[in-house]
Amino acid sequence: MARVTAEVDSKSELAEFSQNPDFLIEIYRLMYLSRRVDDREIMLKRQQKIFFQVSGAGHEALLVGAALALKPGYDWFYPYYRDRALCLALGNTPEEQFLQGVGAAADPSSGGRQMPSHWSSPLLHIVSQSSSTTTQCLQAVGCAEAGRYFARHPEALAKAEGDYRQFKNVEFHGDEVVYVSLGEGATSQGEFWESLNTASNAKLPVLFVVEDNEYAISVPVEVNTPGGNISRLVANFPNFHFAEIDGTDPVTSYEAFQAAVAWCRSGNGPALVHGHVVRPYSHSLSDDDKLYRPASELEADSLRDPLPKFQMRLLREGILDEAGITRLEKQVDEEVRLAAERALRSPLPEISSICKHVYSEDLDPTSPNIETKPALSADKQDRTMADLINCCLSDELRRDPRMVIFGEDVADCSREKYLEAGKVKGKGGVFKLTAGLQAEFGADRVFNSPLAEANIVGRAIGYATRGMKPVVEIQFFDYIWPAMHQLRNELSLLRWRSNGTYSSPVVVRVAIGGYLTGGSIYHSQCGESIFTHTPGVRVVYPSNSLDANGLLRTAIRCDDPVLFFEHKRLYRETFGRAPYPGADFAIPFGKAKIVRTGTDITLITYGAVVPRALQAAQKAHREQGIETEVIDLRTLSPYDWDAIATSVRKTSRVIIAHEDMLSWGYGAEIAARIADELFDDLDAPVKRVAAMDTFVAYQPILEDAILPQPEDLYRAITQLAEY
Ligand SMILES: Cc1ncc(C[n+]2csc(CCOP(=O)(O)OP(=O)(O)O)c2C)c(N)n1
Ligand SMILES: [Mg+2]
Repeated sequence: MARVTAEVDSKSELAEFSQNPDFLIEIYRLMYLSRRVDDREIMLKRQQKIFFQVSGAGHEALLVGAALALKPGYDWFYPYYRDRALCLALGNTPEEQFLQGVGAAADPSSGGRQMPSHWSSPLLHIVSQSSSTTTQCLQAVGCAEAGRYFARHPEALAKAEGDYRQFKNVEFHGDEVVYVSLGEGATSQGEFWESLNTASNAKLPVLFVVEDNEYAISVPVEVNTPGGNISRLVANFPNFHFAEIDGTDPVTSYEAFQAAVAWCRSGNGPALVHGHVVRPYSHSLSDDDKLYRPASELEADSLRDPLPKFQMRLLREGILDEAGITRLEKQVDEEVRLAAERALRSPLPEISSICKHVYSEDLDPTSPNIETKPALSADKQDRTMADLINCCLSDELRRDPRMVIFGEDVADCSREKYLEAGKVKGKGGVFKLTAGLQAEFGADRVFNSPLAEANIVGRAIGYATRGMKPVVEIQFFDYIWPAMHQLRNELSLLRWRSNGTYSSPVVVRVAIGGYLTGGSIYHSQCGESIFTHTPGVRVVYPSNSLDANGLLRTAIRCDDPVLFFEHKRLYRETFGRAPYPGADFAIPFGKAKIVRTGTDITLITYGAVVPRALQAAQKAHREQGIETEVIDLRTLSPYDWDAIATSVRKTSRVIIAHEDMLSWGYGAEIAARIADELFDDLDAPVKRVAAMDTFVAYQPILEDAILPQPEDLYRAITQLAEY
């Protein structure tokens, strides 16, 4: 049956439409279909034909109401795992849903990579979901911001050859709405509140739906929500339309959503619909609710089950008689049975496909074609790393209208009138890396975020999903952790988990590292190996101005997410300055630089240890005649194994040095691979030089002792030479 929707302009039209018998029958059909798909999945799980089941039972009325008030393939959707009925009503088929349970190759959500009920459909604009409750909220906000950006900057829609834009089809509508839903339990997560903050502040067309079934697995609502009612807690956010409704009644729900959607569509701001629903089945098939809910409570809930309630209404009002109900249900039962049978016969994914879509299949940032030479210009002045990063950001903002920059303090001045009146010069980052960019490119493109790191990365993912290029800043590596969930479970994973149908090629610039004399624990940390241990994200760590410029350009044009580590100590160092290399200078990822050639020892390093390694190598040459080859890896994931292997085969002695702690550090992996693949070429054990296994202290004599110094490297070189 064709999807029933209403383009209703007035309340009376809406009231009339929502009592239309065909409409009511279609609502019942969708609700019943959703329940029957759940029931069939439960049976298949019990027969061990599928491997997981979580149902949408009890939430059907609310979600059918929501779907019918929205436009699939026009609006955008970030649904929760309970949203089976929403997805069916948007146009997902039962077979597509069963393919998820089977984990079939043809599963359109993930190709067998995700559990069932993790919805995704590029056609319908359903964005791939993770299992992490609440990460979807900030992404939905970013998605809405991108829509608004495209409306204001139509020049950004144009495709361009030679960078990520070549592979991104941008679609937007000036009045689109972004739907995002979550359970009442998930509203306890900080990211929910961070998303309300930005949606409210920026008056974004985000429709939040809280599906309140009063339980988060076994934890009742009063434990999660002070006072037991989320509507009361959120009521003071400005610019919102709020509705608290009986989500077991589809018509009430539909009408509430029509009003909420209208509010969002006309640009008034976000809306939040809080629907009270029930959970007639346990949390999932792995849960037994009788362990924590008495029979009396379950019985009371069953009286509110939307399905029998709505069936009663159809019968009572004579919209369908018993025979009509039976006919409709039989049709649906048969449709569901056949869909499940087809899904069970569907071929399974190939083992050989496992690594597909970890990274972009379209654009390879390691390609030697990326490499260009610095362009000669009249300006021969040597520039710092800070200068050349700023130049690259500025050049790329000019070149790519889809690029935006945001983060803490990155704007010149959020109160633009001060800038315009020339009253202030502007800040442009705590390290001034983004100085002057808001002034030149405007506050739509360079702006401050709230002080919330998950907000920065989560929104950036939403932007990038829509085909934009957010280049965001984490002010200090030490404060990257609030964004960790978004980085690890979302940013790096979106492409793989959606089987290549969604991606988020964001650049996250992060100021990292110590040697600051007084930086102390919370301004000096490293920790890059945590991210090189995360598939899906590229990790870059330059040691000098020119590399920073060329690698940042590759990062920005890249189709993969990139973590771009900028060492604070190197920002304005005399070491490694270079003249401006032009607006197209780029360096491919995965290509190390031999910064000193030698025949006796290979010293592999990166970042701020590069100048220290060179110092040590020069001393070893001067005092002992030892020739050390120093390799600057420049990118840590991918890394240049060929350069390492070639050098180790030549020298047969190798040191891996880094500023981060020794144990479980980046060097451990390189050392293990050398031991494994180059054992026959070695004349000595593989040696590592790194920080002590502790944090970085404030007092400079402690900091010096904790972090690897040129003396430590010199000692390692001379010891290894004697071996
Ligand atoms: C960040 C995170 N923590 C824990 C879990 C495990 N978990 C899955 S569902 C769930 C309860 C969610 O409750 P609620 O948000 O009320 O949704 P409901 O299941 O009731 O629809 C928990 C704790 C998770 N998926 N993600
Ligand atoms: Mg719940």
